[in-house]
Amino acid sequence: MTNIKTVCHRDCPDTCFIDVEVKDDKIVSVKGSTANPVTQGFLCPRGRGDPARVYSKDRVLYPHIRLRNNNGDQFKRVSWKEAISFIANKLQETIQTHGEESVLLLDYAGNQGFLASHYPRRLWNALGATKTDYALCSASGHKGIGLHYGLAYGVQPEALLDMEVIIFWGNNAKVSSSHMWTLSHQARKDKGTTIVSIDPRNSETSQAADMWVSPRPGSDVALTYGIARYLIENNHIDTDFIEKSTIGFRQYKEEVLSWTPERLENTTGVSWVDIVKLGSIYANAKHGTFMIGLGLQKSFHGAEAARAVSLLPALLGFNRGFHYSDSRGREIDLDYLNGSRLTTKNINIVHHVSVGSELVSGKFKFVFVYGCNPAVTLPNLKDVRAGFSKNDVFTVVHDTHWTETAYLADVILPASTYLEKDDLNFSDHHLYTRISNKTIEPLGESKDEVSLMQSLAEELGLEEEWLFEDSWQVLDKTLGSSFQNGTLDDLREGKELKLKLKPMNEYQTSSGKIEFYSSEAEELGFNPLPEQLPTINDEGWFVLLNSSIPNYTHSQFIDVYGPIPQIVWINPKDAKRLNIKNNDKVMLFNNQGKVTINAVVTSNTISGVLWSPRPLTGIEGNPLNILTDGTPQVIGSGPRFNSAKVKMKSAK
Ligand SMILES: Nc1nc2c(c(=O)[nH]1)N[C@H]1C(S)=C(S)[C@@H](COP(=O)(O)OP(=O)(O)OC[C@H]3O[C@@H](n4cnc5c(=O)[nH]c(N)nc54)[C@H](O)[C@@H]3O)O[C@H]1N2
Ligand SMILES: Nc1nc2c(c(=O)[nH]1)N[C@H]1C(S)=C(S)[C@@H](COP(=O)(O)OP(=O)(O)OC[C@H]3O[C@@H](n4cnc5c(=O)[nH]c(N)nc54)[C@H](O)[C@@H]3O)O[C@H]1N2
Ligand code: SF4
Ligand SMILES: [Mo]
Repeated sequence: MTNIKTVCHRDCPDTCFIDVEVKDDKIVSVKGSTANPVTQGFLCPRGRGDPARVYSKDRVLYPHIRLRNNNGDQFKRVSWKEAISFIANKLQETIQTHGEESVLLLDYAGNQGFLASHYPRRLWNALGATKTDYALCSASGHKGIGLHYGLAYGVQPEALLDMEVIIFWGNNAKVSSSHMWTLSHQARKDKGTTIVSIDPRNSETSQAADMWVSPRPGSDVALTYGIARYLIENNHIDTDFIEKSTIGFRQYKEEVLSWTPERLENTTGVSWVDIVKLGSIYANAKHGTFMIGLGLQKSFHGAEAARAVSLLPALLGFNRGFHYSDSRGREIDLDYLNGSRLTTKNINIVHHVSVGSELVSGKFKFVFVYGCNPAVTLPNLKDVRAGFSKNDVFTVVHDTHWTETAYLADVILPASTYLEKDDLNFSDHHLYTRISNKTIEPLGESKDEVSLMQSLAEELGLEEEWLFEDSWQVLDKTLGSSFQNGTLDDLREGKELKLKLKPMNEYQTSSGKIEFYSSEAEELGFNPLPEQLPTINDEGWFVLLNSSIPNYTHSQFIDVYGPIPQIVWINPKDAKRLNIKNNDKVMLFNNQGKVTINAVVTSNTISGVLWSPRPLTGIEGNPLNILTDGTPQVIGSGPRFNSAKVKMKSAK
């Protein structure tokens, strides 16, 4: 038996250290490593389920091409040589006939590794292919918070242990980031920390918190103004800090005071009494933090909510007293890694959330997909699927598993999983890092992303040397000054290192201060102050929230844990009005489509708000995302998943 050290590469902020036991090139067990003080030696059900996913019956093990014939399409196994030459010919033909911008690279964080995810983009940058703005997940929050702070990094996980108050805001950490939750829970046990969850539904985190506050979806900016009102009126603010480290407080205060208790209650649905309680819990903490969720910013005006929450700590004199994601507070030369700094081509960029309508418009003739399952996870899914199904769109999918997108492709290429290749992957939350070692040989004929991109580059006859640069040399240049206590070579020798993080009291704004009144927002034509825009409040319509549950990473792990539960939560008052009982089959619908699922009547969600696990597929086979909208947010171009407007009726 050999023990091999690696790191989890899933699209998850925790990035656990994992120890893998291997015998005869087979994974025998995985367990969390205690070498990482944040991930603390335990894995979530996805980490624990990874060996089953590696050996799943749904693995893609060989290259396949689609055969179109009268009896319906079939997939034929081919050799790598055949597949690569087929793809290269098609790519050359497409570029000659339609231009390089008619090629779309559609990739995401199915494997977050630098080599599996970023380095292969070099090929597409060299070709001049169109890419997305990668704004499907966290970009709007980054932009929103960035308007006031420059970059959105903040409180470190270990600091949670010293907090007196931890406020999860649109963040279901107990499920989505279980190690952050565990540290918070430990702080409560050790020093009586108060935990609050602000979420329209009683999420797992809300249920385990000391206080659950349930604003209407999208009313969070107002709620922050309510808390600020309490803090200002009761002289809890740190005037020295505000004077020294911020600008624009006068305009901010003016806006805050326009939010009377009555206006606050009408907008948020939260009573002034509860707002005062929340404000006083926060005001009395010597150390307190907001945990700003990604769920909070995936709505119509999600960026507004994230920026509004991020300003509250500045009132009390906390430097960056929030946590969102630290990914942009590091020193990593991503533009070198992905080649966007090396190419001479002008790269066309489309909105990630609008890929459906872009595909349908006929702009793209060749799509290369890796590390994502867009036929399930993108909004406006009807268009996404129609786009992939067009006869004049040639699609290549490189994935570890037969996904819904793979079944729509012309060529399917087998990818090795993160347990079958060497790489490096940093957490969005903590600074601890070690090499991700390959634990077993790739199954079947599966290949890693770097060797695939280099085979394609070779077949295409490309001569740019930077396409063939040795992976570890590339990483050395990318990460030259990333570590506090060593180098990439040390990591490769098996050491565990810590990353550098930019200073907490440095603000990358034009004034160099925290800008309550954002000069960048003003320049870009956004409101310089966080703005409470109208919430969805239309008679007869519900807001459908959707977020993850423990066993699944987006569309992954259905092969291990079975289908994502086909359920929707509805408040008893709404259920009564619609004459819907617990377990009834119901149809959710809007002008984009319908999805049939089972109702769960529960006071765990407020009236007017539904919740479903994402990204489920309904009883009739329709996926949840046919109901969501592919229009980008104004700030940061992010998604609006949590602003899906639907009606419900009985489907008995
Ligand atoms: N309704 C709704 N939809 C949402 C969201 C929501 O809140 N609501 N959230 C959105 C968010 S936040 C995100 S991040 C996206 C995620 O969207 P996706 O990135 O599409 O999510 P996954 O389904 O995890 O797809 C990842 C794919 O990568 C593959 N993969 C895993 N490892 C490797 C590897 O090493 N190599 C290769 N080549 N492939 C690999 C997996 O098999 C899987 O098919 O979904 C978005 N979709
Ligand atoms: N198990 C599991 N964990 C995951 C993932 C996974 O697929 N599975 N995916 C990872 C990824 S890519 C991401 S992006 C993160 C996301 O993880 P989180 O940041 O926790 O975000 P979500 O789980 O999308 O939503 C969190 C909460 O926001 C609430 N919410 C929705 N709209 C609003 C609103 O307007 N106001 C307020 N106050 N709350 C609102 C929802 O009800 C939900 O309970 O999870 C990561 N962790
Ligand atoms: S998915 Fe996240 S919590 Fe689960 S094992 Fe991987 S890094 Fe850890
Ligand atoms: Mo995400």
